Amino acid sequence: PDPMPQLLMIGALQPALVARIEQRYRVHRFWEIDDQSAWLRSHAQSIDAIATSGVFGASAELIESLPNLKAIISFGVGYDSIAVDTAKKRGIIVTNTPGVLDNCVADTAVAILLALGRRISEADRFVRAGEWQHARFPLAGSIGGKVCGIVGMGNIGRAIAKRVESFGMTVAYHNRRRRDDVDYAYHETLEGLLEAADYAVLVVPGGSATDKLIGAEQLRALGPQGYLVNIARGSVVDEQALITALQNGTIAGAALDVFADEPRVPAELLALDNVVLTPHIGSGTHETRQAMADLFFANLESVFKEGKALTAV
Ligand code: 8YV
Repeated sequence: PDPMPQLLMIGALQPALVARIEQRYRVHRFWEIDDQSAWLRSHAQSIDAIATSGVFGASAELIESLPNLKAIISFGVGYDSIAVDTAKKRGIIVTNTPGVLDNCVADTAVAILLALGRRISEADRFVRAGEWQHARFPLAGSIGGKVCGIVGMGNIGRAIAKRVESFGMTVAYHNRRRRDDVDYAYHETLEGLLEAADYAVLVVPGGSATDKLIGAEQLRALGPQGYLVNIARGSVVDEQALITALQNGTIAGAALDVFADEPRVPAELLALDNVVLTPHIGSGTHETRQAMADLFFANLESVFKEGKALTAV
């Protein structure tokens, strides 16, 4: 038998990371297999671990089809696409890559918040279209003095809070429970926070607990002067309700790094000027992706050498 542990890789991870993994593990590229059910019928027994990402996930059906699965090693902090309950019931270890991307994701959140509030993307389009020659660009609202409402005050939320404070914003937050290590204004209800906020920044995990947390009613609470920033998961927002709210002026604008059905972005959003759209680049720097790859690999090694995770979900 092959002495190397066998990994089922769900989608293409970074080439350098895959090369590193392949020195010690036998990698099966699931996405390249035409008839996956047939392949599983003959290989399921031999798979020791799943290698995946927040984007690729791991379904309950797949996990259940692998009788000797010991671990699911994932690239990314979010694990809403992984059937964690199914895995835990069988004692399968699940790891993610928390911590190493907090500052990077916070930078992205602040970058798109500023781009939205100060109309930077619009201004760029204005210059490129040659409009400056015959018109003045409309004024924007100031950032300083505005209330930044953070929905989900975890480590990324705190990193965002720290940054926007330096712009003179007032930070308020909603979280399942009040944190005693921050003194920002706490709102027990989401709607209360949204009413108080000029900018609402979504930093909650995805998954069933936050599915369409932001719908028509919440957008009304944010109001016609309010801006929505989402660097969490597309599933957190009812995208159709958001489109309607943007079209009707129920809210002032939105900056979105994540979408309900990536990489599909609704044409209605593309047609709007008061939105900033980025392609899920929250953690997208060389340094951060390297740190995530290192933590992914360290988890994989720890699971197979020590029998335990470094960062289990
Ligand atoms: C993606 C992310 O996972 O960490 C997360 O939860 O959303 C991102 O970092 C990354 O793009 C991996 O594919």
